[in-house]
Amino acid sequence: MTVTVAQQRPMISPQVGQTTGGGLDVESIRSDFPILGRAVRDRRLIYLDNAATTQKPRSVIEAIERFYEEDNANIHRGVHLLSQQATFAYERARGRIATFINAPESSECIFLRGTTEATNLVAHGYCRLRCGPGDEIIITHMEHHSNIVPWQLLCEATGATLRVVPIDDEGVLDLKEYESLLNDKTCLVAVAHASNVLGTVNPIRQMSDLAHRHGAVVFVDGAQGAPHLPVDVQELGCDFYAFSGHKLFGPTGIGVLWGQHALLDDMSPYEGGGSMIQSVTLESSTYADVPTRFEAGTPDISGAIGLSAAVDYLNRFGMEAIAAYEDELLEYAHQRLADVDGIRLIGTAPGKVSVVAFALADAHPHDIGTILDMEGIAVRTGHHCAQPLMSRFGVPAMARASFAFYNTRDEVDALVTGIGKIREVLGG
Ligand code: C6P
Repeated sequence: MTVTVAQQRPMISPQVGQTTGGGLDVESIRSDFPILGRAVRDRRLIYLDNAATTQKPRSVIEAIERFYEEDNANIHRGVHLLSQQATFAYERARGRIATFINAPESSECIFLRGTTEATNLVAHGYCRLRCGPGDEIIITHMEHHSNIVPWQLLCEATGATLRVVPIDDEGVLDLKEYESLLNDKTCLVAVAHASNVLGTVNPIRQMSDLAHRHGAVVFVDGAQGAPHLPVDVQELGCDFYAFSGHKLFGPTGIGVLWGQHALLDDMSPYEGGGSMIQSVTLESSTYADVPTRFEAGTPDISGAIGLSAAVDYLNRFGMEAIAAYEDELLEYAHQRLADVDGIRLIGTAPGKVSVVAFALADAHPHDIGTILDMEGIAVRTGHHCAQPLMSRFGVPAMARASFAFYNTRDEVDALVTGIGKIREVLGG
């Protein structure tokens, strides 16, 4: 099917319908996101691809614009006023983000490109020097490639072994098996807070407590946790927590690794360059304290400021209220979709974030995505960077609708109607 991309379309006002839940005024929230007012293929945009990336509120866009219009300078380098202002804004952003995840110290939050870079930093900076032949890394069967491949590379380089916690048909981790995989050779456990395909929320506290009994550290991939759930790294009891700004209503190119100070302090740098040093001679160098040790070169200053504005925006509502609203919306989506003829919902764990993956009779997921797009509905289709999970459920690909707190029941209804059209077009 040939599809042309509409560049400039008239704006269409959203018909929001049911707009409150979890105490949120969703109609007003939607008006904070300029892109939600645009049309796609002459229809109102129904954006259900939030697990891939979220849309940005006006306050985030304006914070970035303001930085470039008023404060732009490099940070940690200049005595001039602009440099001081930019440094202040960047470090204030770190502080706000630390508060958002209840980190004990803001210096424990490292700005990186995103979850992927954070995972690689932990693999290189923490594990490389500690893991060797006979040591073990535990991951789960529901991980995104970015929480699989860095550990495979680590195992290749060090001779360590990768162990995998299985999942059941609902998409729930087998905790008994997890417990039996843990032993004194376990170096690190790497687990998603929430799965990007199944939506399953994993019991991080319990998993961390069990891992710690064996002296293992726990790395949590929070890419899909932080946008949907209140995150308190102290309560979760993990050692590292990573997330991406662009999935948290902030800009692309920025993310955060939080780590326990003592662990970060003991880690070697991942990249060398400006800013991350204490002193350099032609023979050798000494390194700066955390977090700058891990922020070599000029960082994404406007990205950090934009991410901080996103956190400020979320704090207006509170993550508890956002999670409560999304829970209701997810339940509604599950109910409506479960009634669709020929649908197979993949990921039915009792505790989920607002992600619904599905397969539809004989329809190829690519056709599902393309036909829904003709209706203005954006979903993701493919392997979702989780090929082992696709194999677990016996499919090469799936369709996925993922919701944010600006989505509505009307949009779920439109998705269900759109799926009905797929059957008409494909003759199912
Ligand atoms: N998942 C999705 O459509 P980056 O690309 O570094 O911002 O995030 C990687 C990542 C890591 N872990 C999980 C659980 C994720 O969902 C993602 C990104 C997107 O599901 C893009 S593949």
